[in-house]
Amino acid sequence: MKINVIGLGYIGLPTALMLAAHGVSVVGSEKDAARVAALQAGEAPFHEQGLDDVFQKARQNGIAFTTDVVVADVYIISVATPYDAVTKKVDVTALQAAARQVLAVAPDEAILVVESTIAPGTMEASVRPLVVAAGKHVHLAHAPERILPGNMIHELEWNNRTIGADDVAIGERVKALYASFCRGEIVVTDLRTAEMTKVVENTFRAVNIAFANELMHLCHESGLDVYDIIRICNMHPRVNILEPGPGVGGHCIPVDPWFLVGDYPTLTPLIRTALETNAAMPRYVLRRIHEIARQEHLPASARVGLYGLTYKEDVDDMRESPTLQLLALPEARDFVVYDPMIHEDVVAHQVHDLDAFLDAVDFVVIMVKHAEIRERQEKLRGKVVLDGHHSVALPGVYHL
Ligand code: SAJ
Repeated sequence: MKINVIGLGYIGLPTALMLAAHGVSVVGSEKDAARVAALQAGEAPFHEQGLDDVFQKARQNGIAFTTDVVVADVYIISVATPYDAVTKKVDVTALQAAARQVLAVAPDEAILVVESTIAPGTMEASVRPLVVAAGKHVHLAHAPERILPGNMIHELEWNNRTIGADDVAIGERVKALYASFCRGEIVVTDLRTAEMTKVVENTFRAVNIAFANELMHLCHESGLDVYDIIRICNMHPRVNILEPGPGVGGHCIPVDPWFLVGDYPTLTPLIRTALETNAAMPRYVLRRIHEIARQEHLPASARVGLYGLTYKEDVDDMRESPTLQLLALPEARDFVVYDPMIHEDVVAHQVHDLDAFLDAVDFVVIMVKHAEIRERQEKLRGKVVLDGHHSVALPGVYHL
């Protein structure tokens, strides 16, 4: 049995490598020729714990990389499915382009699995018509990914999964494929249920984070310590509040819930408010920076430094990062920026060394709680610090 994984990004690549490392015959396809050349040379485009080992095993087992879609028994599409900023609906352009490529070469009875996150109903509305138009007898399945960046390889192996499919027999075949590397429980269901569960999972997290952010605002107003409040509440056996923070980034939590809002605008006031609460955080951070600068009587010439550019700690992924959202505000134009995970220059006033960063600034805003700053927090002594994540334990540090 031959598998063709299409889209070798954060999800497609680890999935292709895991399958190959576990003895499945895999071809990885990616339209970016430079990425394909790097993969052929054994270079991973991003860092993840355990990825190098799996890459090596996959290479030993003969994984191939190409820019073409090839003849295979099962296709796994894992391309980006962003939301349209205006309509808030899922943008299926890349997904449909990949599906068309598959359908041009797929043999009858092949299975087309979509891993990309999609709005409920997308398989029927946007993929099925392509199969019908191609006149092929290709089966459809949806196997939404659930892995957490920063812990991907472990979670690929241990997370439970959901497989939605045209019928149970197809679902079971896809399940057997994923069971080659996944030791979690794999639930087989229908396409729409699988689509919905994935979006609901990320929406639950977005709403919970928004709740934490709202609590933060009201604790700040009333002079209470939100972290202490959440810590104590979470000791209740049925309460689990997430953490407030300077914004919600990544390609999933601030994106996927919009699919529900886009398709059901009148039925999702809570979700919309949660997304807006989270999206307002970078601007709130800016307000706190101004407030604290006044309180500390910092001169207008004082330099503000943002610690962290990635969307969360200890990953090198900057998609939808709260720091980038903050830097997009004109008042943040002159801020100095440093991130130990980002080695190339991506924004203005970026430095590449913690000491140089601390020398250059008077006021440090911790936007990302990378292990580096938690381990080296003593270096922050003497600076004005706004800790966006309750990540350091130094006296006099400000919080959100
Ligand atoms: N964040 C907070 N407070 C928290 C937790 C996170 O402000 O308590 C922020 C982070 O700093 C970050 C953003 O939220 O900016 C998202 O980070 P995350 O760790 O919550 O989530 P992702 O995007 O890395 O991964 C999520 C996961 N989904 C769930 O946990 C339900 C992962 O399992 C999914 O596979 C992934 O989305 C995805 O690809 O859909």
